[in-house]
Amino acid sequence: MAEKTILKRETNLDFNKPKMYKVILLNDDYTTMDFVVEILITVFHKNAADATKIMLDVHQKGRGIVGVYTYDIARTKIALVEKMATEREFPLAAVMEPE
Ligand code: NFA
Repeated sequence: MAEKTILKRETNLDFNKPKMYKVILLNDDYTTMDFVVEILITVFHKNAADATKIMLDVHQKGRGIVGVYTYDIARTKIALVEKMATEREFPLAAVMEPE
């Protein structure tokens, strides 16, 4: 609608709203529950109780959203998960999807 486009431009709505991306943690059979909780606390800044809940949810459902971030921050967190998991020889992985 033309009116909406004008309103959007005049109020700068797009400028104020960057695209956001969900970071999704994937379950696997090998990564320890303790390591997943550690990742959720250190990389995604969850408290111990929330980290445990999210870990169990991913374990049961196969995947779960762990946060919503701008593109660069989502990519950085996914890369950090991969680096920390590789160092410990765990297959833990995270992916991102547009919100
Ligand atoms: N499924 C893993 C286990 O049973 C735990 C896990 C949870 C792994 C969440 C990855 C993500 N040890």
